Amino acid sequence: MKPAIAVLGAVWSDEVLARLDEQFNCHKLARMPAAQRARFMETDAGAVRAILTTGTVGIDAALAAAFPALEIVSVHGAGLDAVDLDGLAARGIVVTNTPDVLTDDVADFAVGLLLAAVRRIPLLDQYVRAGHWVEKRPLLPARSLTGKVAGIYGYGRIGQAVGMRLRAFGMHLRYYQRSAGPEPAMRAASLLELAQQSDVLVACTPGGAQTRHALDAAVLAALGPQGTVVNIARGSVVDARALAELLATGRLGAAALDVFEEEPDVPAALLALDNVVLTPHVGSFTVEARRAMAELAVANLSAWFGGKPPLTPVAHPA
Ligand code: 8YV
Repeated sequence: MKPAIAVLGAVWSDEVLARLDEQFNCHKLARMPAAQRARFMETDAGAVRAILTTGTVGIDAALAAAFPALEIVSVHGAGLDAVDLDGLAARGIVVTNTPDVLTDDVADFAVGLLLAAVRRIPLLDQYVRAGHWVEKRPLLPARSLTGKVAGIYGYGRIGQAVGMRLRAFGMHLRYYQRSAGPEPAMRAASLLELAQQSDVLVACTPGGAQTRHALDAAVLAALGPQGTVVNIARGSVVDARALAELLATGRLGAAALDVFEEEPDVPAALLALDNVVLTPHVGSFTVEARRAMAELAVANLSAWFGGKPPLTPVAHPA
């Protein structure tokens, strides 16, 4: 008999779902109408041995509790802040994610956002389309990146990939994370110190309670009126209210945000500003990365049910 699995989230292509159907008794929760889903949770959830979910949908304690036979949770994505890691670990449930395969594309996107923000690329595009080529051109206070300091908050795989790219731009690198990292001489003593030393700050840190609103008013203000902040991490990392206030009053130069606290909602105060670039959580959205993420997420389940160790298990911090 095929193992029963539940698939959460809307990122799965028909092709991937068809492949899952071949191997598993596959329940696609996101594609079920609410009544059918409720019925499924009542009558069939008990048989589910694996969950395939996304980094943003995750699986919280309440949902996990509805699956008593759960053995493995395979996450499509690198970030695990929406996954109840402690609760799953306590039940001996294996968690896997999809690191590495998205690193370069997310890092590229972070650099793209930085350039878009400091060179005002979206605004310039709008000017050209609106026929304002001549009269608006002198108004744009673009700044150079060469020779400036880039501060990276979270110097893991993605942070280091961003750093490598910014070094090639002639920027000087600094970073901050709580744990010791590579190149210790580059590590600031605190996030505030990092912001004080940096012209641009790129957030690449994991989300979750430990980093919630780490980019608060003091840290953001320390970047100064010419400073730029980029967030490709999680919306929760930035205090969006403080950010909007600083951007609106010129105490922070510019921002570029791919992630938000209440996705897909974007705070109105940010929408009203033209010194912020906004994108809809698409750092890993390339054909190549998304295909590799889906394949790895499925391969982790195939390995598990084939009696092999999962390919990319998450080490529980405890
Ligand atoms: C995904 C992400 O878009 O990897 C992550 O942590 O945020 C993104 O790559 C998201 O997790 C959907 O699966």
